[in-house]
Order: sequence, then C-alpha cells, then structure tokens
Amino acid sequence: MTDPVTLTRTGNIGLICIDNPPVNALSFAVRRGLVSCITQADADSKIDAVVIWADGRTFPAGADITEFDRPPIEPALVDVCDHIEGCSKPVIAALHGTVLGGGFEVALGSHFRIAAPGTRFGFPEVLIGILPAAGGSQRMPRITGAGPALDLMIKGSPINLEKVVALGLVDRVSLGDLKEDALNYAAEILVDKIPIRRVSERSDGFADQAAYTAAIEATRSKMLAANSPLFAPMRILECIEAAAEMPYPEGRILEYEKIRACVEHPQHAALVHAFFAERKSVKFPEAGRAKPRNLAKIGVIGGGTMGAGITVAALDAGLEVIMVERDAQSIARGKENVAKVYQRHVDKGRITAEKMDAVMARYTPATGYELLGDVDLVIEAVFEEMSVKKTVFTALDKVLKPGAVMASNTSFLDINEIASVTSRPDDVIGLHFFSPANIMRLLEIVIPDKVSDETVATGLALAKMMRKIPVRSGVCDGFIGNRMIAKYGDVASHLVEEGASPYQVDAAVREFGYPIGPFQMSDLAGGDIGWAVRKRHAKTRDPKARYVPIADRLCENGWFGQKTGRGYYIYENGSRVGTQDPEVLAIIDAERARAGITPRSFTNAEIVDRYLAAMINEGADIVHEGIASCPSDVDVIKVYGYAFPRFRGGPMKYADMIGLDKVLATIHKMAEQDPMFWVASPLLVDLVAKGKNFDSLNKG
Ligand code: 3H9
Repeated sequence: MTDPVTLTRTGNIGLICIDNPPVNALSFAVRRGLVSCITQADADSKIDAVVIWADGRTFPAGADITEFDRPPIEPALVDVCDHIEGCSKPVIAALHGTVLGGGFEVALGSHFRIAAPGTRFGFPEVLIGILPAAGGSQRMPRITGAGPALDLMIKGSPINLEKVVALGLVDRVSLGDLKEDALNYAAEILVDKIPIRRVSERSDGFADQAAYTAAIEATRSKMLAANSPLFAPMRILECIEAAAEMPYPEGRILEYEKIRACVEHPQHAALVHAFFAERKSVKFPEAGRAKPRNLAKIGVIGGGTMGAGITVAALDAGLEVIMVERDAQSIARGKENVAKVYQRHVDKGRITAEKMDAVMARYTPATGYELLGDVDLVIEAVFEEMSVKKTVFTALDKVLKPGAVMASNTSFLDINEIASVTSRPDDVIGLHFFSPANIMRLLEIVIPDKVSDETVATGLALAKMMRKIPVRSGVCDGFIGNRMIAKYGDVASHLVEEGASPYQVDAAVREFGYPIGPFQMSDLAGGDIGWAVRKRHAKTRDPKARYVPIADRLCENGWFGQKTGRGYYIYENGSRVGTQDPEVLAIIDAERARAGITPRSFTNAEIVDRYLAAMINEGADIVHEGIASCPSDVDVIKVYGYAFPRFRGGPMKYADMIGLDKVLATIHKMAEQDPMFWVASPLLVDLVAKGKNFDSLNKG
C-alpha cells in the first residue's frame, strides 16, 4: 500500500501531501504519516517552512468515521494537531474543498492558513453525536470568541470562505494555483520573518470576557428552553465555556472527557448509522448497469401543491419545466403556486427579482399535452385515483418522444397497473416526492416490473440534480413509507380506542423524539387524505379485521384538521397550534361504548413500545418481501420522509439497539389480544432465532 502522506521539498519549503481518496479522511495511516512528515521536516536542515496540502477534491473532510467503531489506534488526532502546532518551523495549511471536522482542526493546528475560493468550512461532528475533539473546541474560540464557535459547532452546518476570513480563521485567499500560492506564502513568511502564531497560545478571542460569557449564557438558556433531547450540543457548549477558563493543556483534557461521554452515548452510534445509511441508499444496482438519459427539459402534470413543489425542485436544479393543467383557471393557480415560492425568496432578500425572472423564464404553463413532444421526462402529480392516472398516462403515451421517462408521483397506487396502459412500460417509473417537494429531501424511487435499467438510472440522475436522497422501493400499496405509516397509524387508533387520548399518544411520540405526534400529523396533512384511502380500502378490507371508526366520525363532521380549523385539535383563528377538544373526547367515548370497550390507562412508554413494534414489524416484512433492499433503506425513509428522530438512527437501527427479542416479545404479547393484526414478521422471528440483528443485512 502506498503511503497516503508524503513529504517533498521545493527549495527550502517542505510540501506535505495528503492523498487518501475520496475525501482525505484522517485515517490511522494519514495521522501517522502527518506526524512522521512533520517530524522529518522539523529535523531537516534544508527545510525552513512546511506546507500541508491535500490532493484530490478536498483538504481532509474530517476524522475517518469508519474507524469509530474500532479500538482507537495511536496517534490520536489531537496529538497530531498538537504535533503540527509544536513544529519549530512555520506550518502553512493550504485549504480547498470541504474543510470539515478534524480537517479544520489540522488547519487550526497549523500556524498559517491559506484557502482557495469556494472552500467550505465546518464542524459537523454534532451531526454524528460528537464534538470537535482534536483541540478544535479549544482553538477556535481563542480566535473568534464564543459566539461564532457555538454557532458553527452546535449547528454543524458549513460556512463559506468569506465568513471564515471575516472571523480571522484564514489568513489569506489564494487567487491562483493553491499549491503554488501556499509555497509562495511560506517563502514570504520566511523573508518577512513573520513569527509563528500558535492558536493554542492565543487569547484574542477572550479579550471581551463579558461578551464571551454572555454568548455562552444566551446559548445555554436557548438550549434549556428548547429542551432538545440531543446529548452532544450541551457538551460542545461546556467545552467552549472551558476554553476561556483554563489553559489549553487542561482544556484539551476536558474536551477528551466530553467526547468520551458522547461516544459512549447511544445517539452517537445511531447518528453514525444514519450517516452511512444515507450514503448507501443512493447505490442502486441499475446505476452500475446503465447510463442515465439526457435531462434538460421535463414536464409536470398538475399544478397543485405537489406539482408546484416538484416544478420548483426541477427549476432549482436548472431544468426547463412545462407544467400542464386541465384548464386556464387551474394552470393560473399552478403558476401562482410556483411564483409564490420565488416571490418569498425575493421578499426575504435571498434572491433578486432578476434572478426570479430568469428562473421563471424556464417555466412554461400549458393546458394541453402538445408542448410535451420534446421533454426528456414527465412527472405526473394529479389526483390520487387510478382511473385519473391511467387517463393521463394513456394521453402521455401518444405525445411523448421515444425514450422519454414517464414518472408517476403516486404515493399508494400500483405502478405496474399504470404502466400497463402505455405502449412502453420500460419507460415508466415511480418518483414519490414528499410535500413540500422542493424542500423535503426524500425521494422514493419505485421500481415497477418492466422498467429498464436506463429509466431507473435517469430517475436517480434527476434525484441527484435535485439534491434529493433517493431510496429504492418495490411496488406495493403505499411503497415503503406510507405502507408503514398505515400500520402504526392503526396502532395509534387502537391505543385511543382502548383508553389513551390522542393528546397522550401525541405527547408520548413527541417524548420519543418526533417533532409532532400522529394525530397532530393527521391534522396537518388533512384528515380527508387518510379518509379517502380508508374508503378505497373499504371494499377489500377483511370484515374480521379490527377497524376503529373514530377518524371517520371526525371527517363526517368536516373536521379535517388545520385547514378546517378543527380536527383532533381546535385551531382558533387560523392558529397552527391546536388545543385539546372535549367534543373529540366525547366522540371517542361514544365509539368506545359502541365497541363495548372499557377504557384503561396507558403509560407513555407502553404507547411508544406498541407504536414502534408495529413500525418495526412492518419494516421487517418490507425487507423480507424485497420491497426495501435493506433495513437501512427503511431507516432513511423514516428519518427523511416521516420525521423519525435521526438521533435514534431510524426504526430498524432503534430495534437493533433495544434488542430484536424485546420487539418480538411486544408483538407476541399483542398477538394474544389481536392475532390478526399482530403477526410477527418471519424475518424478525428468524433474526431473533439466529441471534442476529437488522444491521447484519445492511452489509455489502
Ligand atoms: C471528526 O472529524 C472528529 C474530529 O473532531 C476528531 C475527533 C477525535 N470518514 O458524502 P459523499 C465517504 S468527525 C470516512 O457521498 P459528497 C462517504 O462514506 C468527522 N468516510 O460525498 C462516501 O463513501 P462511499 C467530521 C467518509 O461529495 C464518500 O466518502 N466530518 C467521510 O456528497 C463520499 O462521500 C464529517 O462529518 C469521513 N469523514 O460529500 C464530514 N466523509 O463512496 C462527513 C465522507 O463509499 N462527510 N466519507 O459511499 C461529508 O459531509 C461529505 O461526505 C462531504 C462530501 C461533504 C465531505
């Protein structure tokens, strides 16, 4: 294996090059190489200054996350950064790409920093439940004070070069070739005899002690008020607070203690799982077998909330869009829906009016299919009814050019049946967006039986252009996400029928980490949507299956949730925050009496166990049937489309963490009460019997 870190010499400047694709992560070999090269450069009398530079697309994007579940190997990254800082000769970090986490810490361990335009900087450790622990939490506030360090480390989102320069974290911007400019900068430092500046010895960030303390206290109060369940952010705050209170060597020890606590916390393992799950889900087998078709111009059928959201996502991706609606009035509304999004950007100063005009110039409204002859792909987002979809696809089949991809945004319906009305089922695919489609990152790519690899690869390419997180799903009622929600939604209604109030169920689910509970969600989405689905299923529903009609009673009253001012909650004067409704509780009581149920009390833990067991069991069946490629795909869908708390990794990861036997025990116990609803997934039974977990199916 070639060494990923090398030292060469140009005149009297040593050039340390890191070469560890794809993102130059600071693996053991890179850390060892950095220490060794700095030691050599320090001892080499022909070298007077050192540049650290990285080959490829970026300066190190952080510690190597794949090493986190292995025993630590020396040198630790914190020692590497200290070793760099301890070098007796000026060390200049030459930065480009995404300077993140440990990579940023290597840069802060260096004495001077030069960066290429477009470089992004950040401390995303919090997103995997840890903190910058290679001295970063101690060094950054020494330059910037507490506020910017708290902001960067607690949010975890990157910032651009201009901001980093303004904060004093980068000394110079390279306007030409970065490597050459860094070597010249090193030479200049030597000629001008600029003294070495070690960040750990600086204290300019503490100059305004009152401002430092105020920033810490303001953030602490905000965090306490928000009552976030996340463990790492408060540890980050404690480290930054300590930076001003103790010398660097002591702060470094405290930083180590805090990261140990983070690493041992279950949120870390769950978040690392989520990180790799997201990256695994995009790897479709079809993409290795076929190339995507060209995508420049697309059609969107429907200008409602969904169609307009998809249109905005496509315009944002740089595509031309033709939106088709059935008549002048509908298309006018569709256009307004699209324009509204950009107008809001203009009003908030995010884009200029000229930029809005330029984007809208790529948008064409239409009331017929005539203009669709040369589009590369069409996404249908019309009313969720098979006959309507079939009419649209039959019409599209007549006008689209050969090779145009025909996508349906259906969230439940059988795409094989939709494809069957066309002469080209190999071009038909499901692209299930989530509302609002221009914001939500999840995209379920649904694979019908006859679809070609090329069509799937094109769907994936569209997802990439739109910066979506695509997940592969087979065809079944509701695909992965909505099929699961149907199950645990039923459990929520069972719980209410048996004695919990919708308000308690919502509170228990929020306590678990969801932003809102299932009944709040129903009110937000509109109770009529679920009602339509239930009516559709009524014909095929087994009369022996348990059915709770409470939601129907609410809908019969026209209580569809927020949009009607009333659902499970009352929304006074257009408020988006609901209050409890005694009339809803009375309806529930009446339905319990009708069903002959004597209500009993539930603990929140009992509610969550049952709710999650149904979700996990359905997820297991979905994997077992091959609808999802692996359990981690189910996790990605739930986290990105259904607000499952990311810090718990997703339902399948959560099941692994609490123990599959425990989940199975809940299912068996519930089956005693309702054996028709609670059928343990064969996959779950098999894994428990073999002492394995869901993660064992994620490999490969
Ligand atoms: C840290 O630094 C802790 C320190 O404070 C010290 C503590 C002691 N490690 O995302 P992509 C892989 S914590 C290992 O598709 P992009 C990734 O899995 C770390 N592997 O590309 C994928 O592999 P594959 C702080 C990593 O262009 C491939 O690289 N840093 C790492 O869309 C391409 O990734 C972070 O959290 C890693 N650190 O985005 C940064 N990063 O091809 C995390 C990536 O096999 N990374 N890989 O699927 C990112 O945010 C994005 O990957 C990045 C590139 C923006 C860099």
